[in-house]
Amino acid sequence: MTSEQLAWMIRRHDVEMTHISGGSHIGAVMSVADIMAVLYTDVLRFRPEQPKWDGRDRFVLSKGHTGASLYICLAERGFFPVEELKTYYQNDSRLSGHVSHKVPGVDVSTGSLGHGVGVAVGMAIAGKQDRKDHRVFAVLGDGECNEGSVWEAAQAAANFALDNLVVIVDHNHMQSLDYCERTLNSGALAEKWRAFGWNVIELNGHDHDALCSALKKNDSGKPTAVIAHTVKGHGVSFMEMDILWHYRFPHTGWEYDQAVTELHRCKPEGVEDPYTPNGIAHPAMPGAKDEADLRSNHTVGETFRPTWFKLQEVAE
Ligand SMILES: Cc1ncc(C[n+]2csc(CCOP(=O)(O)OP(=O)(O)O)c2C)c(N)n1
Ligand SMILES: [Mg+2]
Repeated sequence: MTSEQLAWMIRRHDVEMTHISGGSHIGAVMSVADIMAVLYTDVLRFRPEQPKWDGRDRFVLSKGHTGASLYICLAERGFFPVEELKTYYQNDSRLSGHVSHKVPGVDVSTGSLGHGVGVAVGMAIAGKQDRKDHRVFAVLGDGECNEGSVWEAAQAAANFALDNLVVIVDHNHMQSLDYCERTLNSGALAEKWRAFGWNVIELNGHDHDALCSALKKNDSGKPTAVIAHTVKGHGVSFMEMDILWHYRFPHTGWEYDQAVTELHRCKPEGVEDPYTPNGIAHPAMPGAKDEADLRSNHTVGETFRPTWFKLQEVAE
């Protein structure tokens, strides 16, 4: 499976899983989908048939509210049956909304933001002490960078020269209820991580080639922070940069139909949609009630668009 195929599967499964369960965080999964796909196809070392294999790279999904993205990667890579994804967020399922270490392939439960980097630093120190050659990766949100514990851990990582550690910040400029810059502005994240003594790489977080080369090796002698510029909701036009889709799930009718239809328009070769193999023949059109419903749920003013948000420039 290529990273492009896995990224598409993450988005398609997530529409279905949030739709069935009424669960949240679809926008944050769409944002991190390409990062997760590249990690689970081209970067991480693992053995699905032996989840606790000692030589595996360690992975911490610190923005644990996007557990669906991790479960999808693990299922698609063979850690457990893909069919089980349908139980996501349901009573008695092990696929809880936030990441659970009871799922094969998951090392750390997460969801309370701000703890993942500290845990990853501990794993990286242990790896060095035991003279192991595996690496440790942690993915965190930009809103999560408001947590002071992130910076305490960052300081420790630089102090111990943990060049076996990579942090990827999903920099989508939004958190749960508003833009990060209007909630608690962390300033320029790249400069901040650099000032803490890290090797910093800034890139477009939807560019698989850029992610792949940034994540593959590190000759700097320092821990690496990848500041990945992303779009929350990326892949479904009406979810992009709209804070509504942090919590809302695709409802039956045009929301679900439109999301699936848009995904089918960019389906990579060789991918089978497990739910609607031929797309949706007659997608429901949005009605006046749908529009009113969505508008009344908005918490962010339509006019605010951050001027510094220029993905194109980062790509160049
Ligand atoms: C310690 C803590 N406080 C608050 C929350 C509630 N919460 C869940 S997601 C979220 C927003 C996180 O924003 P960000 O880190 O930017 O992630 P994104 O959803 O944008 O990927 C918040 C505040 C939490 N999970 N943990
Ligand atoms: Mg964010």
